Amino acid sequence: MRFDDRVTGDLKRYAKQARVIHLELDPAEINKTQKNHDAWMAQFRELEEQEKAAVMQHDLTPTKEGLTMGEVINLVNQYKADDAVLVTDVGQHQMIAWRYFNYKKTRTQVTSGGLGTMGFALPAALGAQLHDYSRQVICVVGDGGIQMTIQELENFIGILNRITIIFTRRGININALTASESRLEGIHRITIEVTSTEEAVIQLVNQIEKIIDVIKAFYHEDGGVVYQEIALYKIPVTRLDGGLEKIIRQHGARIISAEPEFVVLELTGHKEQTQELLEILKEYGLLEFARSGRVAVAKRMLTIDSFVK
Ligand SMILES: Cc1ncc(C[n+]2csc(CCOP(=O)(O)OP(=O)(O)O)c2C)c(N)n1
Repeated sequence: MRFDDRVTGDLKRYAKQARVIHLELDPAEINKTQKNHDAWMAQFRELEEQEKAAVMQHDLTPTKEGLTMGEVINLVNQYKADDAVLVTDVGQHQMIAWRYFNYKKTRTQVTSGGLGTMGFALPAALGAQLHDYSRQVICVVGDGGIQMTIQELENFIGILNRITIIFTRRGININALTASESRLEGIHRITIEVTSTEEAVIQLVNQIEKIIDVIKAFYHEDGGVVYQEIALYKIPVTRLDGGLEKIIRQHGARIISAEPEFVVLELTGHKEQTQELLEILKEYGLLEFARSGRVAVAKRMLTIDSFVK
């Protein structure tokens, strides 16, 4: 509470029986109406020394085996950036983290405050990171609180699930799907190949864009993208003869691994090319075959940057 004279009124009559602890952010307010903080401060300093000896000493330099919570936060202090943001959940770790975290800057703490809801920290930390990718965000949670929202860590898989549901509901088959990082940190790209009508694909794109984590969904026909697929073929080494070598050369494939019992060939190209080689290699005792989805970049000059602030 602020001890403004508008609050206290006549000081001679204000809370005469009370002993007051005045915590204040504004130095100008100290000693303005409530006096005699010096005695309090002296007592606090004495108690602080007692706390250091009785509590902090044991937390930070324990004699027992194993890490204490205080030691963990102390280690964090050694590596953290000065403007790192500390997000805590609710519980014992919260008290310890606040006690030992080496705050160097203001606006570096996120807490659920009086609401005290376990499960707060992880989504709050993700939110803090989304707000500013350049800042280090440190999330401290107890083993109880982490159980409540740990599924947030599956965010990326979550997206794939939600996308798959959109396709399943419409009965549209996904021919191939590739996911990778994009040029922008923290943003992933997913390329999905489907065979369907233009109208259905436009509807799919609109639905996918409604997923909260999706920044933008683009739709391209074959001619609108430059793409490649990679195919791997495993052949028994006993079948490697002059004829097969000629086929490998003709198709522009290459041997990427030679083991005592088999060789692995690799061919990158469009599906027709990798498929053609597949049909030929079936005659050579093909042991295994795997083909990736499309790795594609759009021909249009419009990029994701214009959709990211
Ligand atoms: C949703 C919710 N349920 C219950 C509580 C009551 N509560 C406060 S702290 C706590 C224990 C937290 O344990 P843990 O997450 O392991 O952290 P620790 O105290 O061990 O650091 C409980 C049950 C709460 N604050 N919020």
